[in-house]
Amino acid sequence: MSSIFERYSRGLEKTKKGIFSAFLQKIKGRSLLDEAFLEEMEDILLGADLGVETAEKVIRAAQERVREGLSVEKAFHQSLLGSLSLKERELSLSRQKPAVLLFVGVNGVGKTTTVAKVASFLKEKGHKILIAAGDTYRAAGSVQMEKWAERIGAEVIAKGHGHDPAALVYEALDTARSGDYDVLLIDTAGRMHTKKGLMDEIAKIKRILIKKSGEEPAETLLVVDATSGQNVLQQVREFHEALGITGLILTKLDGSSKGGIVFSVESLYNIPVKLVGMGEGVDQLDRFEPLPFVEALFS
Ligand SMILES: Nc1nc2c(ncn2[C@@H]2O[C@H](COP(=O)(O)OP(=O)(O)OP(=O)(O)O)[C@@H](O)[C@H]2O)c(=O)[nH]1
Ligand SMILES: [Mg+2]
Repeated sequence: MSSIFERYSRGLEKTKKGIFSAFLQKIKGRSLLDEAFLEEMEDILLGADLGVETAEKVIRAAQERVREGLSVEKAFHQSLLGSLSLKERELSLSRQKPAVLLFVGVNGVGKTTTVAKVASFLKEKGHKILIAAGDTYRAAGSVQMEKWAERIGAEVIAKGHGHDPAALVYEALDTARSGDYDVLLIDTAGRMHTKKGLMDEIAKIKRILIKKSGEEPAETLLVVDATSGQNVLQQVREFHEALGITGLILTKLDGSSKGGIVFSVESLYNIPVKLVGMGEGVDQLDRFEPLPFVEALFS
């Protein structure tokens, strides 16, 4: 089993080869920050998908640390790390059974794959899990979830294409309760954050869950695709407003040169990145840990 640092290093290869390598080359061995250099740094950090606010914050913090006597490289290392504030990143499972994990996001970001990954991980930890194949919108949606469930040996509630997803979720919650399941993972159809009808539908599903179980889902997880860069910020905003997101899952880091999005995505609504996907395999999901992540970027 490789260490999390090694897995991040591999997962971040594209990000490191991209604009981040220019950044590292520029700051290595440097001890002074002048205006022209700072502007150059800001351009590079923007190109690495940090976003204006975060890039400025990181640069200001780095400046401060250089003034205190740190090398430019160490200063940026610390300021990037510092931009990822201390947050609870552990998936929270409620005390009440079942703990409900609701997965949402735009089309094709990796929701179904991630549900399978998380289910497999929790199952290995000894939890009794049930999956609700809530994507009844696409004809192949629930079939894909069923196939995953079979591969990982998990139980799944699936209905055909066109079935009301709210009714399916309702039924799944009943089954999870009567069958004494520890965790209910709910896959949902991909939806554009700009389509009001679809956003209303997912908000309704969450309301039904709350009404029926008497509590908020243990987690409402927004799955976002790291290759989308700054578009992700819009998705976070809209989904958070409609649903109240408790954690972010950043997928496809392995295929993305925009790993820098991690630094800006959290700051928007102060929502923690909890998990990162770095491959299509069922075990290619990791917790997000700031220190090894930043170290892998600098390695
Ligand atoms: N490289 C890589 N590919 C991933 C990762 N996560 C998911 N994928 C791939 O992304 C594609 C879409 O994944 P799905 O899980 O079907 O995405 P989805 O969000 O459920 O899609 P819709 O239900 O259509 O909205 C698949 O080919 C997955 O194998 C990841 O972390 N890395
Ligand atoms: Mg899906």
